[in-house]
Amino acid sequence: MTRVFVALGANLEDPKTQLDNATAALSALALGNSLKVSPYYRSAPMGDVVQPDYVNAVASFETDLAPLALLDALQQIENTQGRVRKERWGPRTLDLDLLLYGDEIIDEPRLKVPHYGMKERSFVLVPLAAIAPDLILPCKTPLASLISENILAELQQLGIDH
Ligand code: PH2
Ligand code: MG
Ligand code: MG
Repeated sequence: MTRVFVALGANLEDPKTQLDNATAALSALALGNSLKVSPYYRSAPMGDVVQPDYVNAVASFETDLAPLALLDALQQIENTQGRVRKERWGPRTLDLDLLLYGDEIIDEPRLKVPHYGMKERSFVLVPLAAIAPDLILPCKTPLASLISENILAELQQLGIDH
């Protein structure tokens, strides 16, 4: 049995409802009543594509599924909710990204865990902290340090040269 963390994101076709439906589908994957879901956060789109704001959240649950079987199950939920794969980082009805699979580091063609972008994305780190404030990543970095580093980096970008 392994505790896993999944990032949820949506910015098309009533994103809040997409997250509600995804959460219901994840609860069917979760062992017992192990599912935790963070509050939902609105966030500006990251990347260069012009697209609507996102609603983001993080869910966590215990599972007996192996990593690739879990990935299949997550993609199945994305497909059920009308995910169409077009441009990279383009708008989507539902994105489910496997962030963490216990303490494991996975490096396979289909699956890299921890998720490659999670350490720099406030829309992942903040909801993650809402359900797991004391989390330490497999690389031994505490989640709280990543959040302070991100806040500092974001504040520095607000600076104006003079
Ligand atoms: N996901 C992306 C691209 N950009 N921006 C926000 N705010 N939230 C996301 O979940 C997101 C994004 C590709 O997965
Ligand atoms: Mg994805
Ligand atoms: Mg994503």
